[in-house]
Amino acid sequence: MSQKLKAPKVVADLLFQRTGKLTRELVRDPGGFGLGQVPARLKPDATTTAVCGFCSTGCGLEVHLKDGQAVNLSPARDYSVNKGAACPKGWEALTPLYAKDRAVRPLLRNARGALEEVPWQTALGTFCSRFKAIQQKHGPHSVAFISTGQIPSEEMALLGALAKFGMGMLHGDGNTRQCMATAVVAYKQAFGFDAPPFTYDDFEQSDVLVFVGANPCIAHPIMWERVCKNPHRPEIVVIDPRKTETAMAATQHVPLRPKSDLRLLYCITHLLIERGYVDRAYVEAHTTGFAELARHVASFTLADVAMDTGLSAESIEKLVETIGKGKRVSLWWTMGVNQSHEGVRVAQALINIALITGNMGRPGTGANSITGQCNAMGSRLFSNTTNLMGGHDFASAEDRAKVAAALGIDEARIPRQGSLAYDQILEGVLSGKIKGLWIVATNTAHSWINQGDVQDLLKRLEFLVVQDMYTSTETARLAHLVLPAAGWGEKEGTFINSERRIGLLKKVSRAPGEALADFYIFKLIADAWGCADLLRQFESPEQTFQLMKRVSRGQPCDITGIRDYAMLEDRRGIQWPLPEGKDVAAQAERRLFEDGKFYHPDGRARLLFEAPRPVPEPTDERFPLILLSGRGTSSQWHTQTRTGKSAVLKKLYPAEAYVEVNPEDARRYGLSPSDYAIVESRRGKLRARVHVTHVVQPGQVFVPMHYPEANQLTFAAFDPYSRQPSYKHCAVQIRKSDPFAD
Ligand SMILES: Nc1nc2c(c(=O)[nH]1)N[C@H]1C(S)=C(S)[C@@H](COP(=O)(O)OP(=O)(O)OC[C@H]3O[C@@H](n4cnc5c(=O)[nH]c(N)nc54)[C@H](O)[C@@H]3O)O[C@H]1N2
Ligand SMILES: Nc1nc2c(c(=O)[nH]1)N[C@H]1C(S)=C(S)[C@@H](COP(=O)(O)OP(=O)(O)OC[C@H]3O[C@@H](n4cnc5c(=O)[nH]c(N)nc54)[C@H](O)[C@@H]3O)O[C@H]1N2
Ligand code: SF4
Ligand SMILES: [Mo]
Repeated sequence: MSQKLKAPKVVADLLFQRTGKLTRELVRDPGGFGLGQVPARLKPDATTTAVCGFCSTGCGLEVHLKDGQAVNLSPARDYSVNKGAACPKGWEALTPLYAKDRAVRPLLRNARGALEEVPWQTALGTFCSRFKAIQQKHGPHSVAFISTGQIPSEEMALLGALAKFGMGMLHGDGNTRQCMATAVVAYKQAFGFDAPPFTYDDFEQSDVLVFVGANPCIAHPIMWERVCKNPHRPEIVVIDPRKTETAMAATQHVPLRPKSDLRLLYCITHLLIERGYVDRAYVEAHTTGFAELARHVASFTLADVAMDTGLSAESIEKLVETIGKGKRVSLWWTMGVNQSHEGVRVAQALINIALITGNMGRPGTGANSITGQCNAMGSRLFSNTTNLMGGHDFASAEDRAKVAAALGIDEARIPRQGSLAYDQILEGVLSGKIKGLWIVATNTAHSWINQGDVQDLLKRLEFLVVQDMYTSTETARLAHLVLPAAGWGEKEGTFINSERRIGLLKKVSRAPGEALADFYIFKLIADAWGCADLLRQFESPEQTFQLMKRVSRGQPCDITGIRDYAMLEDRRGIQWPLPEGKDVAAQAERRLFEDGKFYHPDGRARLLFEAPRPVPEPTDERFPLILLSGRGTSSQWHTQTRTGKSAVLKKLYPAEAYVEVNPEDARRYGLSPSDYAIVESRRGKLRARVHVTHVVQPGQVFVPMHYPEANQLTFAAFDPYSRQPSYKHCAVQIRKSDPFAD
């Protein structure tokens, strides 16, 4: 306890030595820095609203403070997103902050190979000297970063600017690649900008909702609550190989063969055209490529596609009639689409259906990608990884000049090309081009596809820095240097949710020991590296928000009309866009494309398509089953570094890895409920409890991604356009575990 109380002073002294100005502010206003007892903006015994830091629903949580420290929380009733509801993770959001394995001081690997506590000063010095030495020897691009969709946009913007403009890195990507890259590319190509068009009100306004590869009952439970509030007795269709909780609650479940979506959607498009369900006026006025699309889909006949998808012709026809006759049809997709070897074209097939039936820009319509992490959308717009900050293009001289002017930096500092994608950065490690890696707020060694390779790769690095809340993550354990980060609730900033709503998070708890908000870790690194002056405008999170506004000016994501954090607070979050001068007081919920104008120069949306491709790893005699993976329960979050710390949440999910097996397969392979089974692919194997269930079809098994074993099996295939990994398809075999041999 005494050490805990002393620690902020130690860090304050360090900051004082390094950055005079920063420190004076720190001493005056400890709240903003992930340090200190009383959050500066808040009254010590108040209730304040902060946006949840788990999923992209972006629920408002009312945090109750005593003496400036959060003691409890409850869902906000006046927040339009969740209207008084929260899922178990939201209710338990404060608990992971108190875990025993929090990183409280920097850790450096010593000569004996063990991680050892070091002062911040040593950590910063080592960070710079090691990365600079690598850059000097192997070139500036031999150091790269991998970041996240789970830190505030302000922190992403600062990291992107520091790494690319300050430290001379060319390559930096994020875990958003694992998650949203497909939707980004699909929207960009179709609409001219990465712009999910919907607002959550659409869940309540549709008369037909089609969910494709999405399980919102588990993954976005509060969005699902909005569906439950729909008063129009909607038809709810779930297209998913598994009979998920969402499929069980739906009115139609379409259990297609995994990765046969593209064929199914082309057949549906074909039949919609053939049966006269096309909104010709909308197609004429607002799209290009209809004739070509119609020609392309003509060969996807009902009989063929019923065979290819394993569905009955009647169920496909029923779906066509449901979509065709619907007045307000919305199509929603998540990872069953994005994580595929041809995800971009599948997403675009959904966009095509919405466009040709005129289901766009009206209440209850849209081709709507649901995001995953709390700030996946922020990383798409502001992380400076794939795009130049603000949805700009690194390759465009005009864009570079604009961003440089907005940030007050020399244009020459901005690279002229985008980054390698996540998988290409890891390839770079393998080929020896990348020697230094800085991983921020993502757990690569658990979540990346085909884990065996990843762990081997990370061990090859000359210097691996991991910046995380915890020391025990699979990735932190491989690091040469661990930088201790404050987490959600211990810092300020903004997140952007699935419906483009920018919400505020608050510092409501004191970070332990010497852990610092990522924002201030980046500031200290900038200073130690010698580029603090370049980034002087990124003074605080709120100042950085002002820079983000400036960068966004004139873009589809223009947010110049949001005055400041106080306005975000008053309006309970604001959706982008909000250009200066436009008042949206009357519209709490806004959707895009109401005027039918898209972001391509001709104002039209493009109908895009391509021939389906075979799955990268088909099943065969030795590996006869398809392995699916995804979210297991609403109480588990990804690699479990946070949700694994809550006794309440732990009661709500199975402690051991489990595998869902259809009764037919259970019989075939001699498996009984609760047996242990070995699931094996060409790359690895895992031991899991058998859960015999009709949720999965014969020939398929499902493993939740939350257990570290899952990605030992997956096959590293990618969509060629988005480079998103295809986590949800590989060939495996299953057998009963032999207690002596396994
Ligand atoms: N509780 C909880 N909630 C979360 C998360 C979490 O870890 N835990 N993570 C968040 C994040 S980052 C994300 S990205 C989202 C993910 O949210 P979802 O995408 O809804 O969740 P998943 O379970 O990964 O995948 C959804 C479904 O895709 C199906 N699927 C697999 N292959 C195919 C296929 O070929 N075609 C079709 N049509 N479907 C297929 C699976 O059977 C699965 O039911 O959840 C977010 N919310
Ligand atoms: N097999 C399989 N694999 C998958 C998927 C799948 O469906 N199947 N889904 C993929 C998807 S969609 C996603 S999004 C990824 C998620 O994969 P990851 O991003 O690797 O998963 P998380 O557990 O969320 O990791 C976040 C890390 O950041 C840390 N952290 C949390 N908050 C902060 C903070 O404020 N600052 C810092 N510095 N650190 C923080 C956490 O402790 C944790 O270590 O997994 C992917 N992997
Ligand atoms: S639904 Fe998502 S945002 Fe809402 S409380 Fe649960 S985890 Fe948080
Ligand atoms: Mo995700």
